[in-house]
Amino acid sequence: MIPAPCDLGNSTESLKNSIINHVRFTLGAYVESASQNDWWVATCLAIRDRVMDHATKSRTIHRQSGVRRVHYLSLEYLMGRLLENNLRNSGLYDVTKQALSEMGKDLDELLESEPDMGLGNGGLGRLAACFMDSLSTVNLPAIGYGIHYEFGLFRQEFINGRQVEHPDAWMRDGSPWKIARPSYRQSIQLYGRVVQKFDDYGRPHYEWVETKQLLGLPWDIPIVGYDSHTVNVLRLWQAQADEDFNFQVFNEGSYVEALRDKAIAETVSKVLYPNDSTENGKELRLVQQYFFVACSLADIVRRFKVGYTLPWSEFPSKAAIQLNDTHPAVAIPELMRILVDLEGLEWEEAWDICQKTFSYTNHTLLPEALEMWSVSLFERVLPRHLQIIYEINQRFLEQDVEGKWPGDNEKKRSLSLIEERGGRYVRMANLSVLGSHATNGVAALHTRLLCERLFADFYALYPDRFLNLTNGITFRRWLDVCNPELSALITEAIGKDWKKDAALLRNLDPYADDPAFRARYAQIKRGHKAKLAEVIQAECGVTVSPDALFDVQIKRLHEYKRQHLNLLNIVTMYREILDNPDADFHPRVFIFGAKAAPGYFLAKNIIHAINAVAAKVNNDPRVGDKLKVVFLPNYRVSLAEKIIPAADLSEQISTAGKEASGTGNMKLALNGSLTIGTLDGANVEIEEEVGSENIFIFGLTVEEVTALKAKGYNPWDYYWANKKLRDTIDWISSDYFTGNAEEFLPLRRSLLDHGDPYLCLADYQPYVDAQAKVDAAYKDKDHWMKMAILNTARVGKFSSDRTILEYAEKVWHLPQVVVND
Ligand code: GPU
Repeated sequence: MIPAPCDLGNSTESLKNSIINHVRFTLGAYVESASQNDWWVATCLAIRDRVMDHATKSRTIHRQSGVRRVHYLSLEYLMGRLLENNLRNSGLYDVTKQALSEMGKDLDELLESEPDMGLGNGGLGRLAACFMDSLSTVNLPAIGYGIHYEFGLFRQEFINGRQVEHPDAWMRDGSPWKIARPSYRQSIQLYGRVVQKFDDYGRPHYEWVETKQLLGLPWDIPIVGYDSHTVNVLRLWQAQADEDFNFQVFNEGSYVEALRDKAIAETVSKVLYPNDSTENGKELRLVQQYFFVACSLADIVRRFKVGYTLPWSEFPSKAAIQLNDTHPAVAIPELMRILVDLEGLEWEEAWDICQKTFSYTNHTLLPEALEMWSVSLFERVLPRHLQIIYEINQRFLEQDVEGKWPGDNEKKRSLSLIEERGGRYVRMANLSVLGSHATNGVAALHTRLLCERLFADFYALYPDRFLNLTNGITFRRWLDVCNPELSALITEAIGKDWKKDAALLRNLDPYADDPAFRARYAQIKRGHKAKLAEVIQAECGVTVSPDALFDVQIKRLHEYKRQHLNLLNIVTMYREILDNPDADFHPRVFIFGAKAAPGYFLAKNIIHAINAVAAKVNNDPRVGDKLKVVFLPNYRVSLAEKIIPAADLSEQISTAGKEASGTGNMKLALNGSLTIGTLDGANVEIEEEVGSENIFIFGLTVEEVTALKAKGYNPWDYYWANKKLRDTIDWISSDYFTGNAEEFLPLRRSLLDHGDPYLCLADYQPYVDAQAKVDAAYKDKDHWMKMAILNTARVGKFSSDRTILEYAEKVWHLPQVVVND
């Protein structure tokens, strides 16, 4: 007889028992001598035990109710740490803290010991992580698919101010959050060639033969929503060699050679490519993309077949598949291959199913980020998929394009899935728009530019396919977890329902005028600044005052994000302090966090320049406390959680038209940091929400950027016209900062000789002026706090719950399915 499952219980006593049992029976340690890591693992497992039942239950309910599920395909998930998030979301935080404390353990110390799960580069990967949180919270049936990278984004160190990369072995000791699912292992093919065969009726079909096999082992990570019993999973694929991979070689006695091939197979999920918003073109990257897409589609198809005996035409009513940028776009020809080659469907029916199933999110307009695979590489790795792409393309050009613009070869060239100029390439963005029923941008401005520029011809052809879905962030991690003090203050004022319905934050609006509330809000901010000052002391050896204005720019290092514009202003301020020691500056600490792609030379030069300026400024007795510059090494999710609650000013200064949305801007505003920014990405919508009197907007607009470039932008004009700017640039490229005048020549050249592609010089003076306004505003502390509170109160729109519900309604047509306890 199978006994009824026991209830683990959520009392302090039952938590204590669970943790101790894991220390003893799972880890084989004595409670008296267990290590810190043992306690952390045991605590995670005790929580995981309580979560898994809900995961199984959610899966069962989703299957039994036969509802449509969304499958989120993303090459990146920037999850950060999981324990605190899972504790807060599941409501087990207090009881676990108490249980540990009764056993002489400090929960905060355990939380600090968790390595970040850094399986992403930046905004795109973190967005996927926020979406997973929201999907569970709002009770949507969902599965996230990705790659189980052995090494996440590199660990960054500075040596003499220069970035040095180290491998990130986040799961060297395993991870208590992931569970292997060997029974759902998949086998996929690569390389090989295609042969045409004929059936008994003389009809042709295609077989993909002489391929290499690769196995995918799925690892599941439960995703705990806030105050909901829906626990979805994130399923990450690990590449393995086929067991009898090289049986032949084994028999010939070449044991070592056979194992080398096994090692090669395993490289597929070894490491995350560290490029953000640039494509890479490497064969291994294409193999990674296909590997995880093929495993995921096989998994989705398996579920469709076991769950139902439905015709294929019903597939889209059970499965929605979201493509997180074009990285998983090979899913489109893969589903066609499954339907046509393996399942024997007619092309037209298969294509209809594809378009109904897929939807695509575009995350950038930058030309260098638009994925294009060389036809010859694609053909070698995925020969059948290339044929399918050709077939899709031919039908599209001959029917849709010819139908709309008869005889217009220019239109055909621009819309084709194949770029023919300067070599032949597969255009993954065009494939994604064509193979799906919806294409969305991630902020209103971005979507408008997609329709007007990047996809103008597609938009003319299929206007109904395009829509905007402005990004969001999870307010649990980005307020409740990282700023529990502010979260508690808000709850005290307006009740706790804002955690599930962020629009309710507006009820905070009147508190901006309440002196007592302002004082407490200010006190919380000051507390976080004091804590961050300790982190800065420990990491950078620089003493900063919590009374200074904390001016923060945290994001990937990229020219378009213009960390170097920030640097120009810093150096200008430095000069001003030296020229005018009595100038009335409010003391400021400039705080940077950013990783540069290891191959991005100029980005690394900018990091070095910031560090070199920091070293001078921080040690210049003439400057004293007025100005400090710190670059915190190894920026990552867990560090962001410490910086964001402590920020006063949020730098969102990209060249207008370049930042698709930005999401750090939302996190900082939510935590009461005022934005200094351009009218780019979601900044535009942040201004709409918080009001133009509570944000510092400056610089060229998209239209002005376009006009300036059309007229012929010459940075030298600005250089010669503005002495302050000239002095600043000349100073940076002198020997003053490092003793070597050549050191920052690459930066100088990019700003002057290479045409300043991101218009730093054009926006320099407006930026310096806006910074002066910030300085003046900060001097009225009380009014500043009012503006900060209004930022917190008015950014409810940017909850990822809102974003996800919009996807569910407008793109996926998903029902919310409540899972009871
Ligand atoms: N983004 Br494409 C990335 O982080 N990586 C990428 O490879 C591409 C886009 C970002 C955008 O730059 C940012 O503006 C946006 O907020 C974020 O994706 C999420 O949509």
